[in-house]
Amino acid sequence: MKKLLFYVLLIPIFLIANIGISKAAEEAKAPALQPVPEISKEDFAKATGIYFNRCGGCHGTLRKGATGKSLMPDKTLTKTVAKLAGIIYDGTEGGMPGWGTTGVLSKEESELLAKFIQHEPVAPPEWNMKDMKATWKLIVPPDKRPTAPAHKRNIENFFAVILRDAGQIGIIDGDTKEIVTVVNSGFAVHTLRYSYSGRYLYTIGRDAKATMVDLWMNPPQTVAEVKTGIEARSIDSSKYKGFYDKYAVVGNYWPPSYVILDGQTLEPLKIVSTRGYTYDTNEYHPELRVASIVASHHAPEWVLNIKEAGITLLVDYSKLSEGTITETRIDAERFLHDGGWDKTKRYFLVAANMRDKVVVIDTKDRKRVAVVETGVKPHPGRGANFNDPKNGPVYATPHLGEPMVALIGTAPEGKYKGNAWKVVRKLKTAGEGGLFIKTHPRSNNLWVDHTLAKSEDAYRSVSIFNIKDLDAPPKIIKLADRGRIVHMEYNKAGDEVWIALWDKKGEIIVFDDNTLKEKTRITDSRLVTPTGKFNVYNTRYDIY
Ligand code: DHE
Repeated sequence: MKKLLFYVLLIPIFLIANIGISKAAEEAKAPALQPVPEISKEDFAKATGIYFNRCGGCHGTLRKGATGKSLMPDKTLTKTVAKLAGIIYDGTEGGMPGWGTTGVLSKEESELLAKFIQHEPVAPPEWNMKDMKATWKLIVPPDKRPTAPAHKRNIENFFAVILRDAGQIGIIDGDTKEIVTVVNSGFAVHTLRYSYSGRYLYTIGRDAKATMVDLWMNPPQTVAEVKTGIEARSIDSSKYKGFYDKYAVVGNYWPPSYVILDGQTLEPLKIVSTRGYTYDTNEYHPELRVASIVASHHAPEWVLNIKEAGITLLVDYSKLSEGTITETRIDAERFLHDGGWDKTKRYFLVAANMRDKVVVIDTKDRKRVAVVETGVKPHPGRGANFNDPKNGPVYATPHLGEPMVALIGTAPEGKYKGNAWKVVRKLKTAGEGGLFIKTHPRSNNLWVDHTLAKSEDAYRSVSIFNIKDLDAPPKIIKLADRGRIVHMEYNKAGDEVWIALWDKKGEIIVFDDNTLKEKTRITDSRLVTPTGKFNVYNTRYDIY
């Protein structure tokens, strides 16, 4: 009995001792934290600006991590300023660009940023209806706009080109290749869409400034603008019958929300917060950002992808005028980014890039139908749809993390139903760092860029696959000896491909899609850092 008592008393002593040892071992394992470096007020403000412009998109405004890693001080203080500055300057194997080696940041700026991310993140201010209304400008009211196109140009073959660093949009006549006009937009303008009628162009800047251009005016002119938040990346319009050109919607990064605007005036009508809980761990997250948005053609709805939550929202706007918005919340996968329709426009395929997956949302039956593992960091842009001769209808996505395009079967009924939502083929491209892919229903070619590849040869070329012979390697064409090559777009006829040379002295390279020969280069001092380009007809009808 005495012996038993001895052992019973020994247990807690043993446990306490053990906890002490494991705690000490843990402490020994945990890397020592660096002291928080000093930064002057001015430098802190400067670093905040650089972080916003170059880093926040991937790492999050609150630095909790998304496409990029968490940059909270518990992580960053485990490294020295010199080590962090080196990573910022040189980039990483994981796909982060070398901001110094690509000529964007100096050594001093990389070091400043390194110190900045060792401080606690500061949340940007909120942005309420009052703030939005104060920035809303109705420059040309609807009754002062033309009642018919005031010029004879072919609007359906216009291309609106993003001039990123100029914060402008170039509007180019696709028939004559003339720059019709250049209009101001938001800071580091990110993307754009058209109203369903094709008359209005809606743009969104990184600073969440939305603008609206009337393509009927001669020359096209900005008719309204509004700042819907502090930071944003996506915009679209209402594309369902009865609601053409009625609403626009902006997906904000900060404050995490979407904002519904009047489609004729950009007057802000409704702000809906997206803050809340992640779909899987059900943890509260203060920065659930809106990534890609598409407008359904089959229902009065937008498909909005809430990045950090891993939730796809179907937002029904049909009763907005009665004060009702209906949200269907679909669990998808964490870190949703970009995506597009399958060719029937029933299924929306969206990349959860940090999970190496593409999620398939059925917008008719209103559910997730598949989560497809494709490869390292899929980045479809809006993707590409075509018929693989062997496997039937497919949706294609390039990858940031490997030189590969994955083809996913998209026909759950009929001859190819066994292929639905499976990777049926992988095509090897000339480089990793793939951002965009494009084809056209009238084309036999599939164009892929490798904009963020490490090798110069790769980021200055495109890979072109013959859709009729997908077993053959791609034709690789080097297009430049400076800058990077990014984003392809077809003309309305589907026989020309427009590609951007992304550089301070930018160019638009126009290819004959049949001969794969360069047709012309559009050069002009106003073409500063062109990135995305959007043909009115193809964008309006989601042809890709
Ligand atoms: Fe984009 C689309 C976000 C970096 C050019 N980009 C998108 C979309 C999102 C997004 C959510 C989808 C919009 C939609 O379909 O509704 N992009 C982000 C980022 O968060 C990220 C990774 C980092 C950042 O800080 O912005 C980022 N994007 C870039 C670039 O570096 C690019 C190449 C140049 C730039 O503007 O900085 C770039 N993104 C584009 C383009 C599109 C786009 C051209 C539209 C493609 C299309 O065909 O629809």
